[in-house]
Amino acid sequence: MPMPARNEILKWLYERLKPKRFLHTLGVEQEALQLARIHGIPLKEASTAALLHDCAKNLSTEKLLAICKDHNINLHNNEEYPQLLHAFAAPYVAQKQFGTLPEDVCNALRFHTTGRAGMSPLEELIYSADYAELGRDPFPGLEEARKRLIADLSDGTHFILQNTVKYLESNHSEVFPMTMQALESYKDRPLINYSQNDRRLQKEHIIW
Ligand code: DGI
Ligand code: FE
Ligand code: FE
Repeated sequence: MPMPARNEILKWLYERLKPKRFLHTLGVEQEALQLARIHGIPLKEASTAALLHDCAKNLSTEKLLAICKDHNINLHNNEEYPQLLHAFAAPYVAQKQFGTLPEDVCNALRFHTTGRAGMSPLEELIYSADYAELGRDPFPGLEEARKRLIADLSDGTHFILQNTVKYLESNHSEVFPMTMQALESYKDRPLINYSQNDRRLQKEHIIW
């Protein structure tokens, strides 16, 4: 399936997104490409999904709800969480501009905020790259998440989901049901118990 040229996506996003969001998007792409190279995920899918993940972020809640309704987008009973709508609407907004995109790319956009049970490698990649991109101000667990992602993408994703749920609970924020389901789906795959100087965690982040 032909996918839009990177330049075309960048031009479109540059006009749509605020400067901070545009820079965040480039950071997510860089993180996604690095991890995609390590874990053997197709680079074009990784770049396209990373660039488009927040393409609906500039739209109002009303507009996002209208898009979801018009296109019978299944909100999985998440209508009451407005922060989620930019993710669910993203595949529609992106495909309106660029034509049909692969289903896996659409799902990576759709589930980038919450994750979901049984994520594909591309979905894990975009969910995690959004969290771990180099432009983020440091916060507890971020460096460990980056290292775990390099060593094992699913383990890193599991760690991020666990950290996010812990953080939201300590803040008394409601956790999205789909995020809980995503975390539960990793329960048969306990976090890898790295010792402090485990060589698998010694790889540094490469910046280029
Ligand atoms: O679009 P971004 O800012 O790059 O990040 P995002 O799509 O991951 O998250 C969008 C917003 O949703 C962000 O402010 C964090 C918030 N959020 C993510 N998961 C949860 C959440 N808020 C609550 N209350 N519960 C969640 O589980
Ligand atoms: Fe987002
Ligand atoms: Fe984002």
